Amino acid sequence: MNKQLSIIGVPMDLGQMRRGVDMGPSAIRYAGVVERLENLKYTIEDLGDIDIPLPNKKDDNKLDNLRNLNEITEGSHRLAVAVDEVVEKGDFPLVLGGDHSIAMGTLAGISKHYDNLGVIWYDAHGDLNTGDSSPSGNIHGMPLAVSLGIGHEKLTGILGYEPKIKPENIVIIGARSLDEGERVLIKEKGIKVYSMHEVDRMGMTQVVQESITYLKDHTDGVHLSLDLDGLDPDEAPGVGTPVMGGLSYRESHLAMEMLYQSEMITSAEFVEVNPILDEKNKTANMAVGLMGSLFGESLK
Ligand code: EXY
Ligand code: MN
Ligand code: MN
Ligand code: MN
Repeated sequence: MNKQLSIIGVPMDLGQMRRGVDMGPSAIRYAGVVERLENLKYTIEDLGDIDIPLPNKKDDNKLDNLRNLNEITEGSHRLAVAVDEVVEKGDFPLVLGGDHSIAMGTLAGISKHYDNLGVIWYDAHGDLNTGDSSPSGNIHGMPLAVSLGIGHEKLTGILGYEPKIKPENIVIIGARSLDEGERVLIKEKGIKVYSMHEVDRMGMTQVVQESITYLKDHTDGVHLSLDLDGLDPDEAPGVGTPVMGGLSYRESHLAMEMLYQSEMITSAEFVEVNPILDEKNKTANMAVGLMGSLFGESLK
């Protein structure tokens, strides 16, 4: 694992409608992310937070069923530029959200440095909607589609190139809430999905082992995009779109340990932590616990 980490906070809440997820980066810092990773002998530069525009109060803010399109485009662009610089200087980018729409900017900044960037999308949702298929108009339900080059051109064109990722380089883990349009896209593009059904049947060990084997074959770097709503809301209540029947902390901890041991993760983001909906910062603490496992904490 790259021992030089750069942390970027993204106080983004424009991709959905619950207040408070913009405080996610503060909550994760408060939960001790820097100290936890410094203990593992990483050198950490905390670059602070990206400046996110205010929501557009005018009635054109739901253009084409894309709420806050222009403001999110601008915020994503700023994030992409910052992430690009981190990768350019050779650091590992660790991005703290913020709602999941930030993944569009993160991936834009990272993927230009790779020929075949892999992505592990750890989430209850597919985030594969477009303005046409979205039931909500919330852009946090769209970043994976956008990164595939599917969606509004303002979003797919962040940093002036597209697509950011190829369908065969994606693995989704933990899915249990997919809209009809998302299911069609998954089939059409042949995206690998380990839904909760597969996790239940195969166990997390086999799911992660297969994901590693699958991605190792044909990628030159792997980004982990971990949405805290992938976990069960009983254990991680501080998220805006909870779905029951999720991954446990134990399963997630195991997944992170296996990913550490695979030595394939080259960037990561932890998103959707909403301290206003949380219980005593439980979800931010969980995010930091999972980062500990991802970056190599062990008992020996
Ligand atoms: N699929 C639903 C929608 O598009 O509105 C819910 C999306 C929630 C997305 C969260 C962040 O992962
Ligand atoms: Mn998500
Ligand atoms: Mn989600
Ligand atoms: Mn363990």
